[in-house]
Amino acid sequence: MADLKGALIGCGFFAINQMHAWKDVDGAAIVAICDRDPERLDIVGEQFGIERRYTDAAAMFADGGFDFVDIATTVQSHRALVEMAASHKIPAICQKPFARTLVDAKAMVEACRKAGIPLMVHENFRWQTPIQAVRRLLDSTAIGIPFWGRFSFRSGYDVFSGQPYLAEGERFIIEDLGIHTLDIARFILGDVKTLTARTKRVNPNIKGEDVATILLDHESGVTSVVDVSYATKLGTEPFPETLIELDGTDGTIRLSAGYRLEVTNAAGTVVSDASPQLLSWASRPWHNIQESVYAIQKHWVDRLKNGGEPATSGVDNLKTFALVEAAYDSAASGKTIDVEAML
Ligand code: NAD
Ligand code: 89Y
Repeated sequence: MADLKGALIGCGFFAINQMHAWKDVDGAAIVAICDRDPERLDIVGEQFGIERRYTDAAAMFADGGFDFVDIATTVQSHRALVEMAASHKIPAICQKPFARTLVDAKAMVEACRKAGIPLMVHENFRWQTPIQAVRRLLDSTAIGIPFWGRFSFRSGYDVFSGQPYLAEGERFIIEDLGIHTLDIARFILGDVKTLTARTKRVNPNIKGEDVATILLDHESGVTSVVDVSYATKLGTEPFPETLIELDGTDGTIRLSAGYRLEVTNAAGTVVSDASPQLLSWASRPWHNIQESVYAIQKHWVDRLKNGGEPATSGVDNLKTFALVEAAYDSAASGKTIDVEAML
């Protein structure tokens, strides 16, 4: 089959990673780009040699000539752009956070369902090498049946210099970063019935919460804790590592800083290195995220060519997005939220 032609909307901070990854993914190439900021459009157009450039997404869709669109803008434009893709029957990838509200997210999924087009949320963290390694260990039944888990991301890394808008929103860490951690919790331990959350803002220079502690009751009966912080100053900065603890009936799994993966069971303790690759265009410490961008985009091309729903389809992501909304509701009300009732 000929290479799939893609168009990318939003040539900002993170899109550079997506553009690099598209160069590496076999079977697809970006043929057109769009950004309402002409300066960003030209920077990315020149860097990646893309001649078709648009400042207006509607004009790009009207000209057509591509098989899918990769939406890499910030959340405010996601609903309009996904619905535009649906109206042109163009399969779409949309960055996280998928939408501003669960109501919008459901409408976007419905628009794509009606148009009959595949929709994938760019929820890449579960594609990280260490996270996939934990999942494989669990599937191998090395620790029996899990009964407890912890998914932890605690950092003091300055994310605001690269992404200044993160300091400006009423919502910060759950919507921006915790969304990934919650998705990893679902990926590893399954869907969630109820959720309880507490949040705090420690950094006085930002508007939203930068610390959250979230208790999840999974449908399987497992309990887990998702704890995230951008106010945690450590001796060795672990950004952007998600640390995992899993206790099972026959043993334990620990993914700790430095991508150290330890499994303990009746046979003893085995330690391995679950480090991500440093791709040619990647740079530390972002290489873990960057490798997962390549992996999710490769998965999209595979699903477009061979059929099947992407792992982080719009439908799947509603269940992760509901956890984000439930966490804010719970933190505001102090109550435990029935997540299943939201879907
Ligand atoms: P950014 O502000 O640097 O870039 C967004 C770009 O989109 C800007 O250049 C802006 O001009 C353009 N844009 C906005 N609305 C547009 C529209 N309607 N039409 C055309 N262009 C438009 O933002 P960023 O930091 O690159 O983040 C983009 C998205 O990526 C966010 O949703 C963010 O949460 C997400 N992100 C994901 C990861 C990840 O690992 N998955 C990491 C970082 C950021
Ligand atoms: O925007 C965030 C994301 O998705 O991954 C890390 C990040 O760039 C900062 O929290």
